[in-house]
Amino acid sequence: MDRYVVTLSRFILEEERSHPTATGNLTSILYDITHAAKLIHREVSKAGLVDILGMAGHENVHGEEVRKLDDYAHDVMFNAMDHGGNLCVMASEESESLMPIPTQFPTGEYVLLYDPLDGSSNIDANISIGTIFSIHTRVSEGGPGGLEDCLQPGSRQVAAGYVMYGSSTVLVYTTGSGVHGFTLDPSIGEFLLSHRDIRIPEPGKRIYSVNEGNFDRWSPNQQALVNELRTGCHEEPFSARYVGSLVADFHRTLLYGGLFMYPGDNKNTAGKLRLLYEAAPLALLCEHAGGLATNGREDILGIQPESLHQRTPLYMGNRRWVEMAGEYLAGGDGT
Ligand code: AHM
Ligand code: MG
Repeated sequence: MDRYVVTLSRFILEEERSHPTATGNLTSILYDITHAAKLIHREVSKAGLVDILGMAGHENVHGEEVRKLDDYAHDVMFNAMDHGGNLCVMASEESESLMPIPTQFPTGEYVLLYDPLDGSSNIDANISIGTIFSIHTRVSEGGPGGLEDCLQPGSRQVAAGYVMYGSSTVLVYTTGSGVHGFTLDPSIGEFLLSHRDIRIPEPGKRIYSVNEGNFDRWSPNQQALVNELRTGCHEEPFSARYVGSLVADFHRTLLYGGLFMYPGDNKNTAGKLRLLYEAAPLALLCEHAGGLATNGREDILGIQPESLHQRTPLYMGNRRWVEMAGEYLAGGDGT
């Protein structure tokens, strides 16, 4: 192997060694997530070849149709993570209630929350989709974990990341010391370090990313913000880019800069995205890459969750643009 190539396994191990008190349990969890990501990658990449597309025939807890790949990814993650003895409980966007560790396996000190296949409505069009994960340390004392272990503010995450199944499959994660990206080399089945210490570029590209089809349902302040982005923002107008797949929109924002928004509106006051499975993990990555993530008023990482499937408006990207959005939403004009 090329001596300059750093595999994800080696990188995780070296990160662990740089923390003398590390037990190796978090390392094991990250390895297991990597394994699950490769299995999901394999199914996603052959989605057009096998008869796996189409609806699974039931709705998830959010009242949305579930696709077979969502089910597959949900199960793969659970089965990859349930027996390592490092987790005390899991929660998934695709499961209404908490997912206990099966009683035949030991429990550990960590909690895993995940969105197994975000953006799955894009599968049929070969648009990038992703798996998002969030890891906390338990707050309960021993034995099976409970709701209190899952309902922790994002600031308490010990690690978070995503896997994007796109033109290549990329895994991006942080354990608090930088945000690092790895690209899967399918010929050897290894994630290789491709983006060390990602920082959102400053000033970065002037891109705004939002589903503008919802414009008429937005508050006047949200409408004013988007009008300003389109027409000048005191300087040049922004370009619009919206994939409609959160991981892809976030990945672009991380690498190029800009402002991603999923606002609340008069139909869904908290917007669409989930605090625990989507907003909090991406907010941790965003902030460790030098950006900011808010619900329009307060930092996503400071929000105390009240329920597993709680939704939140989400604004993230370059600090300057997220702060400007907050000023518009508060009725100002960003000056
Ligand atoms: P999902 O979790 O059901 O896949 O939905 C989340 C997705 C995100 O990936 C994306 O940011 C958003 O829905 C797009 O929503 P919309 O189509 O309303 O713009
Ligand atoms: Mg999702």
